[in-house]
Amino acid sequence: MESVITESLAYLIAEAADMIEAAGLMVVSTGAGMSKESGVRTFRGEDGFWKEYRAEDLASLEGITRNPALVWEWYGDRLKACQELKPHTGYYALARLQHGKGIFPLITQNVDGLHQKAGMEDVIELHGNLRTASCIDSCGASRVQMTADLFEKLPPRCSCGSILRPDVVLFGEQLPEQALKRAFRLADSCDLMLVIGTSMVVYPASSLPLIALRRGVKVIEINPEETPLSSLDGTLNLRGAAGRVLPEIVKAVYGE
Ligand code: BJW
Ligand code: ZN
Repeated sequence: MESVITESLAYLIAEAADMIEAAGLMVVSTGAGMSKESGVRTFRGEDGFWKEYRAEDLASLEGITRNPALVWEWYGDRLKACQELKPHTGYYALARLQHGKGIFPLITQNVDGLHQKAGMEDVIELHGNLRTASCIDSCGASRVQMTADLFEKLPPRCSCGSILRPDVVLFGEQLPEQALKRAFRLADSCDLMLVIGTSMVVYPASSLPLIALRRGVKVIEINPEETPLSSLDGTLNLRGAAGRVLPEIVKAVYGE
C-alpha cells in the first residue's frame, strides 16, 4: 500500500486542493477503505472480511435466516470494534474541510458511524447503520438499540419471537429511499465528487461517480488500489491511503 507522499502524488494533491477550493457543491462518497486505518477491516481484498466467509453467508437475508447465530456473531464483533475504534487523522481532515468550506454532504456506504464521531455533519448513510436492529418479519415492534445485552444469547429475538436483523442494507435489499434519492440528486447536481476507499463494485453506490462524470464533472479518487473508476476520463487518481492523503489536502488548502 502507498503510504509515503511521493513527489508525483504531492503534485496531484495540490491539483486536487485547487479543485476543492474552486468547487461550489462538493460531494464526498466513502467506503470501507476510509475506515481501514482506524482498524476496521474492509470487505474485499487481502485482509477483507470475505476472505474467510462467502459474502452471501453473512450479508444477505438468506444468510441470516440460514445461520443467524453466525451472522449475529459477526455483527457483534464489528459493533464492538466500531464502538472502541477512533476516527483517524483522515477523518478529522475531512471534518476540517467540511467546516472550513461550508457543510457539504457526505454519502457513505459504511455503517460504523466514524464520520459522525469525527464531528461531521450531513452524513447520508446508504447502507444503514449498526445503531439499531429490527424484526426480520416486520411485525411492527419498535426498533431495538444494538447494545451489548443483545448479544448475550444468539441470535437475538424480537418480542414476537422472530429473529432480529441489524438495520443495515443486505444484498438484494433496497437502500433507504430518502437517502438514495438524495444521493442520486447530489450526483446529478454537484460540481465535484471526492470518492474515498471503495472498490466500486457494489451497486447503486458505485453508480454515483459515474453520474457525475457523465455530466463532465471531475471526480477525485483516493484509494491505494486501482478500481473500475480509476481509468475513466475525468477521474483524478490520488493513489494513497485516506489517512495520509486527506491531511495533505487540508494542508494544501489551508496551509496548516
Ligand atoms: C483504502 C484504504 C485506505 C483500502 N484508504 N482506501 C449484478 C450486477 C450488478 C449489480 C448486481 C448484480 N447482482 C446484484 C446486484 C446488486 C447488488 C450488487 O451491487 N452486487 C454486486 C456485488 C455485484 N446490490 C445490491 O443488492 C444493493 N441493493 C440493490 O441494488 O437493490 C436493488 C436490487 C434489488 C434486488 C436485485 C437487484 C437490485 C444492496 C447492496 C448492499 C451492500 N451491503 C453491504 C453490507 C452492508 C452492511 C454491513 O456493513 O455489514 O455493504 S456489502 C459490503 O459492500 C458493504 C459495503 O458498504 C459494500 C461496499 O464495499 P466497499 O465499501 O467498496 O468496500 P470494499 O472492501 O469492497 O473496498 C475497500 C476499498 O478500500 C478497496 O478499493 C481498497 O483498495 C480501499 N482501501 N485501504 C483508502 N487506507
Ligand atoms: Zn417481530
